[in-house]
Amino acid sequence: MMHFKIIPENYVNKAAKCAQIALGCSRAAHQTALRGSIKLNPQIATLTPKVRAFVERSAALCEPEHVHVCDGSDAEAAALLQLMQQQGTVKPLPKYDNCWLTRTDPADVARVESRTFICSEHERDVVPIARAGQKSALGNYITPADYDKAVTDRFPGCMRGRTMYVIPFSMGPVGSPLSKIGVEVTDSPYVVYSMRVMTRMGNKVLDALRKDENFVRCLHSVGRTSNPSTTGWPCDPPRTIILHRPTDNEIISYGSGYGGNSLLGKKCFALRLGSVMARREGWLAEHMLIVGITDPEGRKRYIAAAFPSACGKTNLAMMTPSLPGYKVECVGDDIAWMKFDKNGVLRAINPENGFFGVAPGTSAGTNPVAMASVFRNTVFTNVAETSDGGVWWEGMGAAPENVVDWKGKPWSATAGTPAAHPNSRFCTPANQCPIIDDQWESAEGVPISAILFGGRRPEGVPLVVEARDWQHGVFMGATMRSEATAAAEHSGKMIMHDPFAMRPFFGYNFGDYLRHWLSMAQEGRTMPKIFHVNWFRKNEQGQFLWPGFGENARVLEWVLRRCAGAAAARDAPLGRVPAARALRTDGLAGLDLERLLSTPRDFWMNEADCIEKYFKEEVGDDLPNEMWDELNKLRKNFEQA
Ligand code: OXD
Ligand code: MN
Repeated sequence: MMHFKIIPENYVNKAAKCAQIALGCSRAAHQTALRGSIKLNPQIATLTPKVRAFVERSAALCEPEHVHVCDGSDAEAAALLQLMQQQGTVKPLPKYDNCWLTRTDPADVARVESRTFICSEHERDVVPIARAGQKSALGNYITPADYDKAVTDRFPGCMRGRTMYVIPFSMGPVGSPLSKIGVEVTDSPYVVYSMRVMTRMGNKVLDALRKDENFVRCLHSVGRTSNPSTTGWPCDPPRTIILHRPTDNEIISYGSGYGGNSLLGKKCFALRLGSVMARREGWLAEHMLIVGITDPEGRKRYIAAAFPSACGKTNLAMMTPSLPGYKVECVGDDIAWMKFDKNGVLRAINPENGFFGVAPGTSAGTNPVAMASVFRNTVFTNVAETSDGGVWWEGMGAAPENVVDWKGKPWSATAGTPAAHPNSRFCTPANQCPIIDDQWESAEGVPISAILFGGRRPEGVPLVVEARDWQHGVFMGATMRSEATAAAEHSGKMIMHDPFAMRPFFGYNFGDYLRHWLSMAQEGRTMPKIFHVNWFRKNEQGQFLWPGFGENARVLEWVLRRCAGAAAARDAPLGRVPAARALRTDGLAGLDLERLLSTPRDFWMNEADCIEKYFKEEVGDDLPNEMWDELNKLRKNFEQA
């Protein structure tokens, strides 16, 4: 086994531990805090001064036993796996090649939106004025004083007896002008291993930092609980907190080892801080997949699509199109960073390096490409285990004999509880995807022709509708709603507002976010067309009206022909829908297309009332007038229809 290089335990001045909480404090201040105490380790000495200062301050605060700077090597990954096996955090899945199973504490299974906060001097920077001093559905504000207190209450000494890992990582291909760098310190080997899959990390990033010292500081600890978990998964659910301070490029997360709570490059950096950076620098950081679609004539175009968590983004990103001659290639399944280039073309990169996909529902039928991707070099979290050393989850196919559920207990189909947790995940390198796009790591990004918004809407919302213009498209994004899913702590099947699929991920005031989107439409730019799609409409018997999955290619085909000015559309009160026979439905028996494209008046008048209430209650005076104009148009169109 490779030995981690360590910094000796006594290199920090323990007496100084509580003195410096703000990780962004001045170099002079932290030197005072550490005076006379640092035994320089050669590894630390190679860090750039800013990274080194951050590492030293974090160590002074958290008091780890060792500090290890990750190089990203295979040997390091192997050592982490060995350590996690010893600690009981992962076990091998001998049925596959280098695959591992993790079971988390049952109290640490999803993102915790209610404990996720954004800090700024002024509340209105973070949440719209309508919710000042109250709970907002569009983000949680925390004052600088409460932020500091949350850190002081939790972090001092929280890594005692553990190793603090330093993960230098890049969101986006190292060196791309669209990429950004972060440094996460964490006491979780699971986080290190997962960050190695989900981001580009290690020495190449340290090299890049030598050219440009700017990075996002990410501090993570699984925390210490007074009630030690029996599952071997350290966490501190009652005190979990996820903090962001965009003005300082800082993320601090305590108490959870799970997904978006702990892999800080993903939601915290790429979306929450990313959206703030994007506004400042004139680009877009969005909760969107990116796919390339090649038609039978060989024309290739890219689409970006925003759907709320667990609404099939990974399935669409890896779709096997049912239409002959079409090819879909995947650039990313969750996040898009997009910027107009000097020629006015919107270019997108996937800032991630892997897929952290929801496992249940993934099968050879629904997503054969994912199934071909995930059985190598993958960490599975909270799925069920089979007796032959494999995995199983609901929706994968018939349940095998002798299944052990996600809590490690024998399970049978009559158990009445799911074998895999509904938010169980695979964490897989993106380059293993057999249809990964050859441009997926392009430094300049891929050109985006169309943007889709969508959600799970069992009623009233048509299969596809095209926005009349950019402003109308922004309204479509702003008024997205969807059934709640298991990706966060919500329960039940309620229809929630989830504008731009970003509700849990806005880094700043949603009203300003809308203004930023509106400001994208500029002279000399080729604006992508915007569409709203809904694969999830049901009939009275609760059956889906649209087959979905590979058949969604038919909708994409119409979308792309619209972009090329080639497909027919008719005006409907909501926007433009496919004209008769414009959507290819050949070979789809029993399809009620009329119903799928219908926009029932009563439903939409009620929807307009819900939107108005939401805008008033959640956004108030921060809502751009353009959105009220669009709501008025929507009502007028239905009144006149
Ligand atoms: C995710 C999510 O994990 O959106 O991607 O919850
Ligand atoms: Mn997501």
